[in-house]
Parts: sequence; structure tokens; C-alpha cells
Amino acid sequence: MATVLDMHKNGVNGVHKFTGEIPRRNAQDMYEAPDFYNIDDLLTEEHKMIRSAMRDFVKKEISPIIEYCAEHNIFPSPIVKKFGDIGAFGPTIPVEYGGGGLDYISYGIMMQEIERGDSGMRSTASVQGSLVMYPIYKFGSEAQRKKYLPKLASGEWLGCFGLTEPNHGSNPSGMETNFKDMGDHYLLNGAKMWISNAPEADVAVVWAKNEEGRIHGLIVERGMEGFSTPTTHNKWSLRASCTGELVFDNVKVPKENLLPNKSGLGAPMMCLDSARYGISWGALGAAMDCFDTARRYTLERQQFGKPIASFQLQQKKLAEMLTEITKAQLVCWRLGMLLNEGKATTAQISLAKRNSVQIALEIARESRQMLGGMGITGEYSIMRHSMNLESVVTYEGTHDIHLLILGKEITGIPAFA
Ligand code: TGC
Ligand code: FAD
Repeated sequence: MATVLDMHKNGVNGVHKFTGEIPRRNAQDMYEAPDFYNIDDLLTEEHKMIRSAMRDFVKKEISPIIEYCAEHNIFPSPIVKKFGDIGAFGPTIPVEYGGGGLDYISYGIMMQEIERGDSGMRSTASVQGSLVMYPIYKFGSEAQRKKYLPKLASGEWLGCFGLTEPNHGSNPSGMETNFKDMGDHYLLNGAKMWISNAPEADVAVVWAKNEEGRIHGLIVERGMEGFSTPTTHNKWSLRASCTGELVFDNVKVPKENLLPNKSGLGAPMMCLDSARYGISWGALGAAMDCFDTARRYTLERQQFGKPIASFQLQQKKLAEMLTEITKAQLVCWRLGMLLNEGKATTAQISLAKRNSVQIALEIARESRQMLGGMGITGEYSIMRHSMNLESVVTYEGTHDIHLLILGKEITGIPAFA
């Protein structure tokens, strides 16, 4: 049996790959979003149109296949092109590079709608937009922007982001992946672990240290000799998202693939700011789906001759869920406006990510109980959201790391080490 250390060293690998048709289930997706404080009044007509288009997309393209994919641990590859077609990749990237040229509220709304469907599907979209397209746009050369961004935006190519390593998760500054200047190319060695999209990715934005120990971003393409992306199996969370390793064994990376415009840990951290913001809205979407499912179920389900929604304990749960959802909606909207104005701080983003995921986990757990035995089945989305959120509370900075980021902001004293 593999030990934890073996798994960190060797990865949790397997070999199967699904090649068949994904059956579409005739799932009735009757989702209605809660909006208790009329947040709609804060949105523009464009925001509402984007939301309506994404909601329809999720009902048509994600809800009918997602339970099957999660149950069978299948990444629905055709979704990549479909996300590209609807503009879910890089909505804030300028139009000239294939992006949407939209604001941060639009981005948040998209992530909320997609994660309402499934956190793994939101992972696919937010990694592509915030962690692959964003660094190429922000830190890349003009030639890199032109080469990669349009293909990533359209979904012709899928990307992944390699920061975490077997020995360095919460503390990425300790990374061991490194590259040497060989004159006409760089020689890349090392390994990344827990990388969303990796097994299917065409390109990887990889963070590695140069000979002076300075962190840089490199664009590594599938097919480069010595580069492999073994799949991570045995996940009980994000089962419709593909996760893997990135292994670099003397990979010759062309010099023009180094991101020239920023180095140091601050570069990947800026990408994380954008992705963590997307998760704030996304996890809230999962919470809203759980709430809506529980509300509808309790109105229909009869016990003791009455709908279970008539019992005070059920109403208490629903009232508390709606309170937390409403507070989080306001936090996310305000954070989006601060980002639009270029004023949002990392700690503000940490507060929102941490809060949304925490309330989503609690709401998933409570709503699961409100469905009784039915709550543990794949007939309803709640158990899947619940399991997914166990990854969301860990990736992009764990719950406790975000608490420490807030603690540092409040006191001025870093308590990480
Ligand atoms: P620290 O000393 O605080 O900072 C080191 C340097 O980085 C700069 N910096 C930032 N710059 C811009 N924006 C930010 N948000 C920044 N955060 C830090 C900082 O100014 C400093 O620069 P300089 O020039 O002074 O050197 O760094 P630290 O080593 O003490 O670490 C701080 C800590 C623990 C908060 C940080 O490392 C952290 O956030 N750890 C969590 C790791 C994490 O979030 N990993 C995510 C991996 S990607 C992922 O999970 C994708 S999942 C995707 C999906 O499927 O959806
Ligand atoms: P560790 O850092 O080993 O943490 C273990 C525990 O120790 C946690 O509870 C943590 O909070 C706690 N801890 C650590 N340091 C401290 C401290 N100073 N004080 C108090 N407590 C502490 N990474 C990528 O680079 N790209 C991806 O695309 C990506 N996708 C992912 C997809 C999935 C499904 C998962 C599960 C992870 C993904 N990750 C990705 C990795 C993710 O970012 C890391 O798992 C996360 O940052 C935590 O690192 P770790 O798992 O090594 O945990």
C-alpha cells in the first residue's frame, strides 16, 4: 500500500482514459437563484444578459452530463470547445487577443453560474482564464500573447498552471523545479503535483527557479521531449475535472517561452488573486444551488401529513442559509467593483474566497441533511457539491492560509512560519 510520502513522491497515478460517448440524462434542472436583497438592481443589462446566457448554457451543456461524469470520474473534453464558444475563457482579457474585454463582475457572474453546475467545470474555466491566459497577457511578450491567447480563448487549446509541488504546497516559495540557461535554450527539471487540467492540457504555465533561485514563468508545450502529465486518480472530489502531475525530465524549453515581464513569487500570486476572486463567486454559486434544491425539496416532501418545509427546524436552516448567501453576494459584488477600479487587495480577496467556500460547505452539509436519504444520492446535486467543495477549500490557498493572510493584514505580522 502506498504511503502518504510515496504518493507525494510518485503521485497517485492510474492509467484509464474514457473514450466513449457521455450519456445525457434527462435531468430536470429547475434552478432558480436566490436574490433576497435585489442584487440584480446592482447589475447592468450586459451583466444580466451574460448571466442568462451562462445559466442556459449550464442547464443545456453541464446539468445533463455532470452526474454521470462525476460518478464515472470522466472529464467531459468537448466542454472545452463549448466554453470557448460561449466566451467563458478569459472574459477580462482584451478582445484583440480573443478575450471578452469584460469587467470583473461579468467574470464573477460567469464563474458563479458555472460552479452552480459543478466546481470542476468552473476549475476548467478559471484555470484557463485566470491562471493561464492572465499570466501570458500580463507578463508575456507580444509574440507570446498573439501565439497563445486566441487559441486558449477559443478552446482550441487547453492550459494548466503549475505552481504546487510534492514538497511545497502552501509554501510555494520553496519550490525545487528549476531551469538552467544552456545558451540557446533552457533545461527544465522537476515536478508539479495536483495540477488541474494537466492530463488534457496543450500548454502549461510553469513556475520554476533559475540558477540564482529567482522564480520565473515558462510556457511548456505538450510534445516537448521529457515532459509528461500523468493523471491523478482516486479522487473523491472534483471527479469531473482532470487533475495530474507535470513532470520535467531535462525538457528543452525555447528561450522565447520565458515570460519576460515579471519574476518572483509575486507573479504567480497575482494570477492567484484573479483566480481566488473567481472562486468567491463560484463557491457561492454552489451554495445557491444547494439552497434552491433544499427549498424545492422541502416544499414537495411530505412527512407527518405536511410538507417538511412547514417545520420550524427546516425553516431555520433555510433562513440561515439565505442570510449567509445574501451577505456573501454583497461581498462578491463589492469586491468585483473594487477590482474594476483597480483597488482590491490580496487580503480582501482572501476574505471573500475563504468566506464563500466556508458558507458553501456548511450550506451543502445542512441542505444534504434536509433531503434525508435522498441527499446522499446522485439524483440531486448536493452531495457532489459537498465533495467538490472539499477541494475548493484546499486549493488556491487553504482555508487556514487565507486566515493567516488576513491575520497579517490586521496585525502587520506574518504568522506563516
Ligand atoms: P511573501 O513573503 O508574503 O511574498 C513573497 C513575494 O511575493 C509578493 N506577493 C505578491 N505580489 C503580488 N500579489 C500578491 N497577491 C502577492 N502575494 C505575495 C510579495 O510582495 C513578495 O514580493 P517581494 O518582491 O517582496 O519578494 O510570501 P510567503 O512565501 O511568505 O508566502 C505567503 C503565502 C503563504 C500567503 C503564499 O505563499 C500563499 O498564498 N500560499 C498558498 C499557495 C497557493 O495558494 N497555492 C495555489 C496553487 S494554484 C491552485 O491551487 C490552482 S487550483 C485551480 C482550480 O482548479 O480552480
Ligand atoms: P499543505 O501545504 O501540506 O498543507 C496541509 C495542511 O497544513 C493544510 O491544512 C494547511 O492549511 C496547513 N498548513 C500549511 N502551512 C501552514 C501554516 N503556516 N500555518 C498553519 N497551517 C498550515 N496547484 C497548482 O499549482 N495548480 C493547480 O491547478 C492545482 N489544482 C488543484 C486541484 C485539486 C483538486 C487540488 C486538491 C489541489 C490543486 N492544487 C493546484 C494544489 C493546491 O493549491 C494545494 O493542494 C494547496 O495549496 C495546499 O497545498 P498542500 O496540498 O501541499 O497542503
